[in-house]
Amino acid sequence: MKDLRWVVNDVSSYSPEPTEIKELINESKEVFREDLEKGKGWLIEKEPNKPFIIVGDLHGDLHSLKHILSKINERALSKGELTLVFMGDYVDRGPNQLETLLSVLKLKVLYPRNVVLLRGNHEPPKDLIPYPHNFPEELRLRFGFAVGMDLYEEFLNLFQMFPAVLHVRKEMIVLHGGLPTETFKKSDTLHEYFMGRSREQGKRVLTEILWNDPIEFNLPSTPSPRGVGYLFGKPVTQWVIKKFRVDAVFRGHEPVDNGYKMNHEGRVITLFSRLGPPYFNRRAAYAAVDPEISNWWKKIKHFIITFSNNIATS
Ligand SMILES: [Mn+2]
Repeated sequence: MKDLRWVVNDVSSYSPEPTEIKELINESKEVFREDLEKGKGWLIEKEPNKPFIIVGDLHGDLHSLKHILSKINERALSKGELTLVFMGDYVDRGPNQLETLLSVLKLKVLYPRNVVLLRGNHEPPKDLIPYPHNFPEELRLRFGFAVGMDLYEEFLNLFQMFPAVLHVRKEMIVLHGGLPTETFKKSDTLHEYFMGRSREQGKRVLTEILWNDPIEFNLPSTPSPRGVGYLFGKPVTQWVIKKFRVDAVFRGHEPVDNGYKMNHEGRVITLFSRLGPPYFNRRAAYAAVDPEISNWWKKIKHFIITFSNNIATS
């Protein structure tokens, strides 16, 4: 098999029955449980000994997902020669959100150690549902009210098991929204910083991880115009980089015209991988990162996806 597009083709070639969907949800739960049992909560760790492909928000954009997978050699992924990381927000927007979610879940089940599915704010905690959130509506339209709602409940339970932060030792932090400000300068370990010191604080920190955005200010934090979360300034990024010895932070969450952008002197890299309404970005992007190269964060390859599907690198 040359590339991984077959995963998407397979999911899209038939209308999956609720029983098949539930089966995939259960298989996924088993796989996520293994990570959870390592005892670090929503923080997971990887060694920097192989390249990473990092993908931003998809929001049901099956075309971009298929394109990205066409560039990935399945054998390399299966042998653990690279790690494929998705930064969340698989659902909401558009008719293909279920297929997009099923495709990434299938990838995770196939290659549990080499595929990372992070959680976005659209894979929400049960008491923090984003708006708009038409995933439940999409399920009701396809499967009818009772079955649709039952499937939605199953997916929500599964989302609670997703990790929210990937830490690649000595290299990078990868998450959906942004660096938390609540535990800024009040934590000695990464675990404390990303999980908080109590359950209650942990909840607030998770909200920030899923909702925050960077801002080019010299203050640590200011309320977000989104109404949830905060904007985190350069002091937070600088502190995290120094304290936890990483070079850069990858995140998604914000649509950007070019598909990617840099903040905080190139240390915070935003990737947005969806094309199409309701967003107006002209390009989508994903990134290839090889942490074994020195100063890798200055040499990130951004692979751009445009509507005409021409590929350019920059
Ligand atoms: Mn988001």
